[in-house]
Amino acid sequence: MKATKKNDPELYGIVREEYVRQRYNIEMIASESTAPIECLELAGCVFNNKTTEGYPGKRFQAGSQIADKMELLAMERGKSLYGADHINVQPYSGSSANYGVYSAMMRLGLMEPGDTILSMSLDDGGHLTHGSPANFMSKFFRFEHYALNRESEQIDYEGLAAKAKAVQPKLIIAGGSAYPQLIDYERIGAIAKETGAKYMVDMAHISGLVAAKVIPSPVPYADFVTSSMAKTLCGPRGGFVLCKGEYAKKLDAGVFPGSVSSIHLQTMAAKAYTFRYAASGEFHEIMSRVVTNAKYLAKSLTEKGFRVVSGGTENHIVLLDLRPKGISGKAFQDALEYVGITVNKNMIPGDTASPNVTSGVRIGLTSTAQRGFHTPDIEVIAQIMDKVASHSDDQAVLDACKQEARSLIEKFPLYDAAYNDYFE
Ligand code: DSN
Repeated sequence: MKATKKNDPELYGIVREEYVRQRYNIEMIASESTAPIECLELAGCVFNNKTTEGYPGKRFQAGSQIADKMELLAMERGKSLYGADHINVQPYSGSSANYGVYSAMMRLGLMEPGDTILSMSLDDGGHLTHGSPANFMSKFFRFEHYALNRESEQIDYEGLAAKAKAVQPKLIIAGGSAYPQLIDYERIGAIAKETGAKYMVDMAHISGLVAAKVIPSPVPYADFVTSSMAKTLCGPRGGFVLCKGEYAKKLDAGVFPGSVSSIHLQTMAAKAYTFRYAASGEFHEIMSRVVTNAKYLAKSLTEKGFRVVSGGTENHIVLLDLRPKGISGKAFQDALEYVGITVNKNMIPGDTASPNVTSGVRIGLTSTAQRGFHTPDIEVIAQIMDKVASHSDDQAVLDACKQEARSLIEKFPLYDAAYNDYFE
């Protein structure tokens, strides 16, 4: 950051402030992670200066031969990581990857505006791009939603099959942003086949856990698998789509020129690095610990009187129903932020509270595992959360918790000290 520090000290100061915030806060937003320093370097590298559209060997701009080499490397690494027939590494984000699939479905002649897509609703843990009325895609397609079983708070597969039969979707989507359980990909794939629908899995939240093989992969069952890069995959901002070989050409056309234009080559380079790192033993150990820590937190908070939605977790997410503690999601989020633990308020299944207040919070265990937290450290967090929930109006308790959280996080640097000069 030396040039920015010298030439734009005001902006440098803001970036530095964010670095310090991340360094001394316990980051538990489920869609976040800490990108390796290599990703930060690559995402700011000279590929930023190159405008390239199209695909390797078929570019619209001259001077793209080195970009070709890099894109092919990213593709090879991504395909091998997930055992997929084909990958497209051009989407700008997970949302853009989803739009790429909708666009490819139209190029395949399999879906037209006005057709039906069946997905999990945002309130049950889905995603904005899966048909939330607030997302513009809902103006082009008719989104229908399958529900969770209200008791188990897990996908009601029989209900899903019945709904698919009733609404005859062209596309069925699995995956979401606040679903702590495993998904039976094979079963939903069978329902899609019976209905004559194509099948897309949005694995954005869990793509790191899938890459490390600590949870099952949707790749063998789905026609299309989309993801972002910066959640459990711990990479740069950006997205990708995997698909069966038979859809490769149309998927590529659906992404470019269907839904993106100039490639973010610098981010693509960071994607290539991420796919390589995600195949390493070190990454596997971290992802295993993400799940161990999440299960531990769910159990410890349950013992302390919290209600964990769906009774526990199988991935990196713990979704808490705070009603037994008599505090709203917003109030708990704000009190935790004061003490130095960052989580987000979240709707819980069947929530009757306003989306700005909510009855729950969503907690993610990725960043803490990356920084070296083991279960004894997670127990300290659980104890702080318990004290904060019970004494959110007691300034002395909050201040003591703040001190405790700070002492904990000080033991776990954000980046290896060897790279400190990067932030100077
Ligand atoms: N949906 C947002 C989240 O899960 O936090 C990010 O895509």
